[in-house]
Amino acid sequence: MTERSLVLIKPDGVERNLVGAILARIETKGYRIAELQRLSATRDILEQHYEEHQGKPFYEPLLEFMMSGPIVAAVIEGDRAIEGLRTMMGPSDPTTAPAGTIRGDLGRDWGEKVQKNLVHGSDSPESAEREIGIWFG
Ligand code: IDP
Ligand code: MG
Repeated sequence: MTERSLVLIKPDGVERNLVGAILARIETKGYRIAELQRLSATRDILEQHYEEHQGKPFYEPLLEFMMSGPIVAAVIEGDRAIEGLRTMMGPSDPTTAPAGTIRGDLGRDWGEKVQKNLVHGSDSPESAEREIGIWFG
């Protein structure tokens, strides 16, 4: 069955005018953009989205960062899209994310409490359905 993933281009990606570059990588890979929306995230949406990180030291800085500017939210479809998108994005830390990944090629550390790493991608089919419900209703 074709998978769906919730992809977010975080405020740093929008601020740095990287929306087109990031979506182009996803489309060039062969995945399909099923839904696309530019929005400002509310605290309520972010508390639901980042439920698993509540209480961690980077939780508040993460929410502040995600509310610092507009976000682009997308539903991306394709066979094994969840795994494929996570591979394309690379690991969370943009300093050590391998070259060739979105975070490795386009991201860096900015000396802040939260890692500004341009993108979010769902980490499992269960997370994807939960997150698509949060962002697209
Ligand atoms: P992921 O986005 O690669 O799935 P998660 O562990 O789910 O990473 O963390 C969510 C987001 O929180 C990360 O993308 C990053 O922006 C931030 N983050 C995660 N771990 C840290 C950390 O140790 N320090 C600072 N920020 C972090
Ligand atoms: Mg995660």
